[in-house]
Amino acid sequence: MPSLFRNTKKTEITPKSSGSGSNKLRDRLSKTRNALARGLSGLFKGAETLDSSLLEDLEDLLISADLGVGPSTKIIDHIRDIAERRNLSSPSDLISAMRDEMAVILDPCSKSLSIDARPYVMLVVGVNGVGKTTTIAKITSWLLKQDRSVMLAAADTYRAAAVEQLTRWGERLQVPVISQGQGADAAAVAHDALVSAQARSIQVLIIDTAGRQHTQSDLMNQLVKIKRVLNKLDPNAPHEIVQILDAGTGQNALSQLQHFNQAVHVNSLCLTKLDGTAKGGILLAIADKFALPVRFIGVGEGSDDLRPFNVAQFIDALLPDPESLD
Ligand SMILES: Nc1nc2c(ncn2[C@@H]2O[C@H](COP(=O)(O)OP(=O)(O)OP(=O)(O)O)[C@@H](O)[C@H]2O)c(=O)[nH]1
Ligand SMILES: [Mg+2]
Repeated sequence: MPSLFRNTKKTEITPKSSGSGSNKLRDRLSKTRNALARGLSGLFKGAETLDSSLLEDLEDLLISADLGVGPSTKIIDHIRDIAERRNLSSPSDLISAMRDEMAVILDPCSKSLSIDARPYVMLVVGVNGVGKTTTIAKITSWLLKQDRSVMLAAADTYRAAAVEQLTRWGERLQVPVISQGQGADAAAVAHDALVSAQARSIQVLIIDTAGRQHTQSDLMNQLVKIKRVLNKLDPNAPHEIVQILDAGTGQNALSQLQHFNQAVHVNSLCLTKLDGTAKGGILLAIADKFALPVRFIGVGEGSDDLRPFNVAQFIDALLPDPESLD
C-alpha cells in the first residue's frame, strides 16, 4: 500500500461559522467534533499507511468517543472493506468512509414528527433533569412556528416548582397549560388535559411528567397509568411516548432508554444538551441498539435551541471537515 498519510496537515478544529443553519449546528456540536478532530489528528500524524494497527487505533478512538462498540466496529469494517477494493489515498477518504457508514447507522432514526391526529398526544418521559420541560417548551415553540395549536399538561405533580416552570413557559409561549397543582394525581391531570384538548380542537397536546429512575417502581407504574387513562379517552393516545435523553450522560443513556422502553414502550427520542458535551457520538450507539426515531436534538437552553434531527447535518457537525485533514 502506498504511503497514505505522509504530510498530513494539522487538523483544523475551529468550526467555520457563516451563520447558516448547519454551521450553527457545527458551532453547537463543537465539543464532540473537536474531541474527535484531536484524536484523528493524533492518529494521522506520523501514520504512513492505512494498516491494521491504525484501524485498531481508530476503532479505540471511536469507542472512547462514546459511539459504542457496535457502531465503531461497523465503521472500521466498512473502511476495511473499501480499502480492500480501492486505494484510500488520504485521511479525507477515510473521513468520507466514516461519514457514509455513520449515515447507514443513523438512517433508522431519521423520521420527523408527523402530526396525523387531532389532538396528537405526546407523553414526554425521562429521568430527572435530562431536559424534559425545556424540550417541551422548545417543541411548542417549533410547532407554533408551523401554525399548530398546542396545549401543555403539567403532569409533573411531584414538585410545585415543576408546575410553575411549565406554567411560565405556557405564559411566555402563549399556550394553555392544564394543571392541578402539586400533589395532584398525574393521570388525572393527563385525563383532564386530553378532554380539554379534544373539546378545544387543539392539534398537539404535550404532557410533561416528573423525572424518575427506573428503580422507582411506583413512579414507573404512574406512567403506565397515565398511558392507560389516555388510551381510554382515545384508543390511539398517547400517539407518541417521547423519551428525553441527556447526551452528556453518555453510555448511561442506553440503560435509561432500555428501562423506560420496558415499562412503557418508547416511540421516539429527543437528545438534549449536545452543546455541552463531547459525548455526542452516543447518538450512534443509541441508533445502533434501538433504531428509534430521533425527533429533535437540543443544542442550548433557549426555546429556539432545538433542531429537527437530520442525519446529514448531524454527521457534518460531528465530523471534522475532510479537507482540513488533507
Ligand atoms: N446546555 C443545554 N442545557 C439544556 C438543554 N436542555 C435542557 N437544558 C437545561 O437542563 C436543565 C434541566 O432542564 P429541565 O427541562 O428542567 O429538565 P427536566 O428533565 O424537566 O427536569 P426534572 O423535571 O427535574 O426531571 C435546565 O437548566 C435546562 O436549561 C440543552 O439542550 N442544552
Ligand atoms: Mg421537568
